[in-house]
Amino acid sequence: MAVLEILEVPHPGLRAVAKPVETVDDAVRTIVADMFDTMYDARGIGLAATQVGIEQRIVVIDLQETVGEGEEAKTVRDPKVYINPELVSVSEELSSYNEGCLSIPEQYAEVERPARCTARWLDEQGEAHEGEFDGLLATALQHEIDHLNGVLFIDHISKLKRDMLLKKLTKMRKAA
Ligand code: GNR
Ligand code: NI
Repeated sequence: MAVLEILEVPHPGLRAVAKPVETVDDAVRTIVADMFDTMYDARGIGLAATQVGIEQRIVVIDLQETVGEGEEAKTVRDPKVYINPELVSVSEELSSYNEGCLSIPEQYAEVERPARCTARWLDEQGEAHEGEFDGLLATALQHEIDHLNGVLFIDHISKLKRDMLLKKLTKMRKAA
């Protein structure tokens, strides 16, 4: 169990373009395990290696479904690993989601992205997969692939909204 430090804006490491993983070996699997520990600890639904200062194309996602209601409600983990993820195609149709990011704490903004996408990736055994994504998983995967390219969700909103959000973040940090 290793909870890693999450880089926050304006750390320059968040702008790095990550390198493809050449071999999916035990060292990569250790990074994946540490990324899950870090993501669950921070209560995020996804994490890119870039966010923990590792410049390799590794993403973990867990949308954690809630099963049952009220007293019986339970969150069920659904961990997913994407190594060297690539978008093969994206839908013309867009969808908007109120996005947040562990590297931009407690700030949210509506971001428009393709509603559906097809992606290719390697799993923890190094096996290749291709699949179609929609809903929150499509949004999260695109958000994480952006991180691997040094892109943040605030790059997709207007300068006015971005400046407001970053100002709020500065204020929040000063208050803390
Ligand atoms: O925890 C997260 N929630 C989220 C909500 C909407 C769209 C994307 C995300 S990903 C984010 C965790 C994170 O920063 N991943 O890079
Ligand atoms: Ni993020």
